[in-house]
Amino acid sequence: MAKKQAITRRRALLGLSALAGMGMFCTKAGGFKHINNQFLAIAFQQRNFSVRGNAPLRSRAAAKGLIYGAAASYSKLSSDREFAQKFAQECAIVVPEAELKWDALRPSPSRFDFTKADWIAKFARSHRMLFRGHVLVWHEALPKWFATAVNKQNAERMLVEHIRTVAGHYAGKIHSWDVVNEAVLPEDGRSDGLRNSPWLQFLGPNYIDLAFRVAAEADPHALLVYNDFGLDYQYEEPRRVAVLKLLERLKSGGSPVQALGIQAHLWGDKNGTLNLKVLRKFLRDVASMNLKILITELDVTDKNLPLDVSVRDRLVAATYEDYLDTVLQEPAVIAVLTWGLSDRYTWLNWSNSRQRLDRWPARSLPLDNDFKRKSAWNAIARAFDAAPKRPST
Ligand code: 9MR
Repeated sequence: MAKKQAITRRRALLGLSALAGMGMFCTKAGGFKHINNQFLAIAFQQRNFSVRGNAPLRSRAAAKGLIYGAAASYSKLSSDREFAQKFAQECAIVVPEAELKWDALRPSPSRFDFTKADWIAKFARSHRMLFRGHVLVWHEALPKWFATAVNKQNAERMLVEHIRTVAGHYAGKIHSWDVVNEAVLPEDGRSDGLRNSPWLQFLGPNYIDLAFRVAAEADPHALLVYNDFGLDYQYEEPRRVAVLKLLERLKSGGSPVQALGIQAHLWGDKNGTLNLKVLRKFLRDVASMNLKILITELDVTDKNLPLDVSVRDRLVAATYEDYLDTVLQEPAVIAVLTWGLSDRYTWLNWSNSRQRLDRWPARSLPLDNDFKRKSAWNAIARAFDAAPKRPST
């Protein structure tokens, strides 16, 4: 809060306005050169991000047959009453940001600790929210003991036991599971585009199919999702191609994958490289495999945007609106989750690669540091209001 007031004071002192902020774009060409001018013109001249009424995001989404929610952590939801109250007001679904990862659930190879994740599941129930699972199989967030305890000989048993125990624990109570996360990395040089993860090294590429089959057995009701990042910008074509290839392989082999999760960690300065036609086509291709699509971790990194709050907020908001306007045209998109709800608790403030170089806090999420709605909130609300209604299922 102090930092935000300081930003406001500083702006007043320097007499910065939104237009002065635009000047910064021109003079500091090196830093912001990839923000395209046409986009800037639209962001500044035409948009006021006004919305009708005060209805929360969850009901605006619901009016279109969509689900809106966010990621949150036990520590914040359980200790910050105001945050918890705003969260329940805006969100119809919650996904634990960390509490269902291996390192959080498994203090030792033989023990599972569901205390924190169960608390969030109960919070969801008591506020009539859906509960979403992230994540059963990932190469990150593995416990320290993993490196010495898991090997080629026991990896299959460990993977199957983990999925049976965790998906079994929440069976019937979970909206959707990220069964496998981030399995694609074309840079690793494999012809199938798969990441050379520990799971792949131990079990070969079929670990993905195995994970989906075990998850389907453990919880026949949850929607089973393959989740990945880097699917949004034009230059990410190799990642889109590899994900499509993976999904096609899974589907043709009878794997029970049911949806694609698109993380959508966007950048406020990259709208120029967002080719909306290409994105739209990708979504169509996914949907044509009879898969649903969830936007699972949406946020907008403001690392390379000017410090000026009103400029930054408009660019972040415009990024949300452009992206959602496009993806919500695709009827297979059933849910949108932001990766956090308030700037106060965004991972972007701790991320080595996405933190602002000037160390000012990020303004990347729908609510600001004091849980007030800001332009990003308006942009999401406007996109939901404008979205075509989903056919009822
Ligand atoms: O936001 C999460 C951060 O708090 C954790 O430290 C990190 C490692 O567990 O994971 C972050 O969430 C990631 C998500 O699980 C998968 N997609 C990328 C997210 C941001 O890094």
